[in-house]
Amino acid sequence: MTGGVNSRMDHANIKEGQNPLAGRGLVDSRISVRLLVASSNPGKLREFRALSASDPNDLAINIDLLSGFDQLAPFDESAPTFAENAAGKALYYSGFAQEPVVADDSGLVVPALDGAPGVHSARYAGPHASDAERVGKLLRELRATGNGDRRARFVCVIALARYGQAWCVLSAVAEGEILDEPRGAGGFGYDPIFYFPPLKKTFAEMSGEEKNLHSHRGKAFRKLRDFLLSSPRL
Ligand code: ITT
Repeated sequence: MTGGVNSRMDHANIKEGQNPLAGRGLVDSRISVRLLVASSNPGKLREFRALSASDPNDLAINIDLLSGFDQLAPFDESAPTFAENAAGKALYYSGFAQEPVVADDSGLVVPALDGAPGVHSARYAGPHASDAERVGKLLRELRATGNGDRRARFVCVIALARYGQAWCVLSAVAEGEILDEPRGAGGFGYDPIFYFPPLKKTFAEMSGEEKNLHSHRGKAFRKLRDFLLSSPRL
């Protein structure tokens, strides 16, 4: 969905010399773009902020939470795919903002559970459940299958929209395995049971930098950065 949408990039949001770091002489030649994240999940926001701060390229992405997000009627995320939910969220919330809005729909796909929790990852153990309750339910369900297949995949779809028009929808995955018990105190959500074989750690045992390097969200974010960098307006 990236083709043909670059022309919608509005130069008003991409300002040379307006990067807050520029005054410190750190990134004076960089071009900045401000993106508003529409999310109720502090873990996602924290990761987007870290990802944008560590960007080594010529583009400085400044991340802020969409102002007044908590007061808006929530978007109904009932579509069967991550892409539809991410695009729907970005389009809906872009109606409340003057600047480009980023939405992330993500979750954990477990083949032995027929893809659950999948798009229902946030509400898997009920609307008000804690991360620990979601993790507990997943471990119980997986044990109950008696299936030795522990494969799991984190999926992240990021959508960018402005004034009700979609600019891009980008996705990425991280492949791993579900452990029998949680390990680690970092990250959020299902991170303590998601083991990443190349680093021999769960996502919750990794540093923020390590998770962002290997995670579904980190990879999707770098695609977003590449999309922005390829804009003829930049
Ligand atoms: P918003 O829709 O407001 O952004 P949300 O938490 O409801 O927040 P989703 O509908 O995309 O977001 O659900 C994603 C769920 O998947 C999230 O609540 C976690 O339980 C899980 N999840 C996604 N990314 C994760 C990650 O990096 N680590 C651990 N769990 C993750």
